[in-house]
Amino acid sequence: MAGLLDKIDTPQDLRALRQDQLPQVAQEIREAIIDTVSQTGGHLGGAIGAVELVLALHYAFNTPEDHLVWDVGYQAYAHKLITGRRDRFKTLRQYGGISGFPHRDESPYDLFTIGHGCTSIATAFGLARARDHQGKNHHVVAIIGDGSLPGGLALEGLNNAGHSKTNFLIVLNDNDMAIAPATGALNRTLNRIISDPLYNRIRRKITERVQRLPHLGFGILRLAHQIEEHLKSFLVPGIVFEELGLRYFGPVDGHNVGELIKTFNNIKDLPGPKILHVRTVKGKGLAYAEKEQWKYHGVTPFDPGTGELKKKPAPETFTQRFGKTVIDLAEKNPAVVAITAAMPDGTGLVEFSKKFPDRFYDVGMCEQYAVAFAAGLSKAGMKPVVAIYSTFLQRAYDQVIHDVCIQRLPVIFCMDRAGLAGDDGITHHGEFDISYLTPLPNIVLAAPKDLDEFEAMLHFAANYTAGPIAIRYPRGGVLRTEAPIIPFDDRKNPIAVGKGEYLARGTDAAIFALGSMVYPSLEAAALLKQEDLSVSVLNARWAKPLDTALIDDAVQAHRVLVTVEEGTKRGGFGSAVLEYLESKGINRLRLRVIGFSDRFFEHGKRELLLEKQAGLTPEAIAAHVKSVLAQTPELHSV
Ligand SMILES: Cc1ncc(C[n+]2csc(CCOP(=O)(O)OP(=O)(O)O)c2C)c(N)n1
Repeated sequence: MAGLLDKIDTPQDLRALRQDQLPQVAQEIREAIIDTVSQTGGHLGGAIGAVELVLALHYAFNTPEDHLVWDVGYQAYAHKLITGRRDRFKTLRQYGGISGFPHRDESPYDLFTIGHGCTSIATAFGLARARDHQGKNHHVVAIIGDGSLPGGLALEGLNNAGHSKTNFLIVLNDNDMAIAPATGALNRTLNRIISDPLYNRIRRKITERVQRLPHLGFGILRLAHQIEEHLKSFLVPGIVFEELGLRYFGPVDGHNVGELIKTFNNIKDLPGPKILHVRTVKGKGLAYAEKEQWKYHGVTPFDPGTGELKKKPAPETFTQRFGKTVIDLAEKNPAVVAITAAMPDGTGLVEFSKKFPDRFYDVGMCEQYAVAFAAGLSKAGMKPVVAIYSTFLQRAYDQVIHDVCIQRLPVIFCMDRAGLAGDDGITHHGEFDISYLTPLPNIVLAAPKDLDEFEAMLHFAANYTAGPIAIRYPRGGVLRTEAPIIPFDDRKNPIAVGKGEYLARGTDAAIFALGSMVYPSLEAAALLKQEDLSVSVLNARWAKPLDTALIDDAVQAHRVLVTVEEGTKRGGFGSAVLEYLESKGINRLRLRVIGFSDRFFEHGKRELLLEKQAGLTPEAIAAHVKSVLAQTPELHSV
């Protein structure tokens, strides 16, 4: 059969097709997604589960004049394929290729660059209100998954939209899954609505009967609606959406494209805020992905025939060591509990959840709640370990300040993916945690150079009671460098707050490195040695408090100091070193702060981004040291 997808460059081309051709388009899109993701890796289950929904939305709505706003966004692969990015789809998530998420620089059909969840209702409702202010009349649709709906921001969106009279549609893409199975009371309510069609059946019957009554006067119609309202609340008291002021429709089969289009056309011009509950299957159309929805949520390249994931043997990751160590901590201390915001797998807590189901909390995509909840646990004497990626902890900033730091509560924050997160790209990099945490009084922030040091830091954190303690660690394992791993020696150099260490002593310059940048700095020193430059390397271990005695010593012994961190320079580790030196009136030193400049980074493998975009390789660090030394001719001729 000739390919229909090949002819679709824009949604207008899609709308030119007959409705009975759409299942074939859906089939071709599914094949294209599976074909690409099996080679590139990416978000499979959510994307193939939303194909019919994407088609129906673009068919029933006049995009791009009508606005579609996605939530999280990897569900929109099909949307990418029909909005002019078919030819580039094979570059998905590759360095220089298209993003795995909607991206405003890629297409006018992507209104926002997104990747964090729970945002679509609020941003789309802003678009809808702007439309009203401007006297326009296009449609605005927010699409949100059941895993994202329980997040505070999404609920705030419902609260505000439901309170209005604005024509606005929320499409709830309910597949009963977040990354892991969805959790919480809202999830239970949605399941009850789905499994209890009584309400829907009776409501439909009432509407049909009322419509069939001849010559209804306005008063009788209103009475009929009132009866309907009463019956509704009597039959399904938990219809939370209606109680919040949103007309609820559904649930409809999210894989019946004709049914979806009909429903959109029926409801889109009804005044006021509405929510359409669409039932989809994560992994739809691919038997193994439907069966193991958790496994095929986000995948490495895989064999499309068997579903077997192609995983290259990789060295142990920080996530894996975290998973093992937190079990160890819990075995030793019954007060230890672990909290994740819908990411048991990504944070390495799956084994913990099996071993200690009663001491494990998956609170859903609710980072703010996770932190405030941890505050309560801590206040009452538990030892909460909050495992949230650096990028997602941004959402809980006020809770970190207000509920934890001000209270001096010894909550342990474990921030995975600190630094460049890789293929997920611009919304997922952990660029800012050093800058957003170090200004906060009472908190301390550590960054391990390798796995053993990380484990020791976790043990240290478990016994630390003076206040909150955060540990930032990168995606993957230790960066591959020529520098050999230095065994961690607990007796020689135990972990202590604000204590760093010399790893190599030289005379020409000192590199003061934080966390993931320690080994690249050691290799930089080795490269410089080949050019007869003698360079010290200091492992900071702490971004806060700084090891001021170590800095004082380095200042005495060197005239050039270079700091290196995998984070933004503004307000970061190096800038704290500068502040310290300024406070001591030290100005005889030549300095260079190396880290991220004032920019966002796109997607690509972490190592590639560090090399091509961030300039954080051993060679680049060595070049910086040489250039600072070159500005210091009295010290050395380079
Ligand atoms: C604020 C935030 N926290 C965590 C994540 C990580 N995350 C990505 S997708 C996802 C679950 C999404 O579930 P749902 O919205 O139902 O989408 P589905 O994959 O089922 O289509 C989570 C927790 C995120 N993107 N944003």
